Amino acid sequence: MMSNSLPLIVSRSDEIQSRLYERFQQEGYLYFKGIFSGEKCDMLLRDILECVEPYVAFDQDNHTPILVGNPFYETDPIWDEVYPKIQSLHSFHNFFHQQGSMQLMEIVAGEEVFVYPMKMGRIATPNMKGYETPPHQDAHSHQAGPTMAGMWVALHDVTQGMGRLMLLPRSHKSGVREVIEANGVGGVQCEIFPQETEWHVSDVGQGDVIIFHSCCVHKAEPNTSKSRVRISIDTRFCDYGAPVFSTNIEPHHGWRIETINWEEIYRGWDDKDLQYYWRDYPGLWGS
Ligand SMILES: O=C(O)CCC(=O)C(=O)O
Repeated sequence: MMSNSLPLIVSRSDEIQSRLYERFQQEGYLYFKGIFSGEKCDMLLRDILECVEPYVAFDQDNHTPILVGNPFYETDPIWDEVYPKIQSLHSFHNFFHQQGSMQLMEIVAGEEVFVYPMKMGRIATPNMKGYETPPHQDAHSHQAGPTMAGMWVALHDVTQGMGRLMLLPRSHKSGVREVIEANGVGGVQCEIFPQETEWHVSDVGQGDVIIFHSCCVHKAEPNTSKSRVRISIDTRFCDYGAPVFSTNIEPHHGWRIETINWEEIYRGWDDKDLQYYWRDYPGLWGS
């Protein structure tokens, strides 16, 4: 099936909230430029880069992470070695609880937002073609209802060939789709209907944010660069009280890496407020 791409539709955070909400419901996503300052992104990026040493370094001239040795993918031994360190970062978990994130989440979730405890860090290295994120809907992977949404943040500029995120506009309108097994993040890919040939994708800048509906189909391009690595973060959120399936209150990959558990993650944190903030959440189910 031939497909083509158009640039992401750009939204501005100072637009009237009802207009943003309407666009989100119409297109299935919102894209905002430069929400987080370079300084904020760099601080977290530096923390993450320390965790991925010596496998990924930082090219100061191009302000881009670069691969030093062999490529790797989520669940490879290198990834399993570095990911618990990333999961233990307070700065990583806290990023989504900053005012800037919460304000954007409120646009689609209303005044009271619940940020899922599960936070995801993505390290897309070159030379892993076939293992890029396959097309999927988060409603399936997180067993979530229609008011859940995803937030994805670029921690540095992500240009063509570095594994950009692609969205299938209006795909959220056809409900939750059938899936089949696939390589790549998440391990499944969903059905794409024959008329759905137009994807939205752009080069994104450091601090740019994409918010997508739980049924919006999205995927990543393969990282075809020589050595550039794409590092981004994402999480899910919903209107406070909406049903949240129990696996989402576990840390990402806690189901398969023993050292990824909340006790271990919180061990070095001074900030107590963010610890177990989700414990009394009224919408939990499936435990
Ligand atoms: O960044 C990626 O490659 C995957 C992101 C994603 O699928 C998500 O945020 O749901």
